[in-house]
Amino acid sequence: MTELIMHHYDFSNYSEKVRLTLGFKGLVWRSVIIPPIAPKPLLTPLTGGYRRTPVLQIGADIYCDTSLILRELERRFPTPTLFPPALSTIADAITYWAENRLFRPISLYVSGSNLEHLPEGLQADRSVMRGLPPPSAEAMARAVRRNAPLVRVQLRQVEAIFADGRTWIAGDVMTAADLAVYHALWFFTARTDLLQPEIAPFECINEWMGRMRAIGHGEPTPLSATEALDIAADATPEAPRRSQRFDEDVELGTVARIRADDYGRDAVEGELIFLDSNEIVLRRDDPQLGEVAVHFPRLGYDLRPISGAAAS
Ligand SMILES: N[C@@H](CCC(=O)N[C@@H](CS)C(=O)NCC(=O)O)C(=O)O
Repeated sequence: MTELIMHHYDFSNYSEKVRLTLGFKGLVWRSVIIPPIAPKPLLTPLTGGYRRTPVLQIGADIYCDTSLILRELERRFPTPTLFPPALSTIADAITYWAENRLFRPISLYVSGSNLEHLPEGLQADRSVMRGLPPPSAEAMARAVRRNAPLVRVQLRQVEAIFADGRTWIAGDVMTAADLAVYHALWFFTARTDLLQPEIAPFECINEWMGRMRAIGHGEPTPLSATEALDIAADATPEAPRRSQRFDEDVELGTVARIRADDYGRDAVEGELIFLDSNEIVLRRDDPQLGEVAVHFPRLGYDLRPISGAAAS
């Protein structure tokens, strides 16, 4: 099988989620470091415009969003599993909470408390990504005050999960929910140890974070962004599996546009070649790379036909 190529950068917490998945499954992979802010000219030919981090590339198949990346890694490398069926509903619910409720206050608290350590232009870029004006230093300080209590309330909730003596977040075995909660808390100290004292008092959280850290990142070796583009140009996408549509879904073969429904909503256009409960795939003809298949999760993404466009 073609090698796994991850496009990421060091302080990206969603990338840490995938790095640990690669470690958990004991995988060998290639590491392409991408810029943390737009534009990303050596990533765009692969994704067709999706700018968020990380992105997984396997030949000319490009996987966007960690929720799909984890499922794809599970599909290709089923053991050890991150999706034990008995815990899947609770793990999904915890994951949704961690990534949609827990992480945002942490992000605002951490970024506002580490202003002098932020890469040049990062805050302005993140504001554009969310359709907001760039924040002043005063606005960021106010965000720290508003969000520090929201973080502390939720840290107590995480500690309380372990009150019954469980080893992992959703029960007796590790699941994708551990990665979702972990990457949010990992962000506390991704750049500096300034906020470590917030986590220090929570004994169970600290022990569990130690277990998570020990998983490691598997076996990465560096790859340049241009080599990754060459690999995509030399490959053809894998044949799509059999789709499972609902009657209301966009027809296969339609030229369509997909974008995230929350932030970083840059659109990707292409021909719809696959969809099922978990996944949507668009085929793009890229001027530089030729044919690429861009894969997205179904939930959290908005797919619409482009009226008047004809499939090639
Ligand atoms: N739902 C997405 C969220 C990814 C995300 O927000 N990633 C952050 C970095 S940790 C990002 O894209 N920031 C902007 C960027 O890297 O350009 C996922 O699970 O992959």
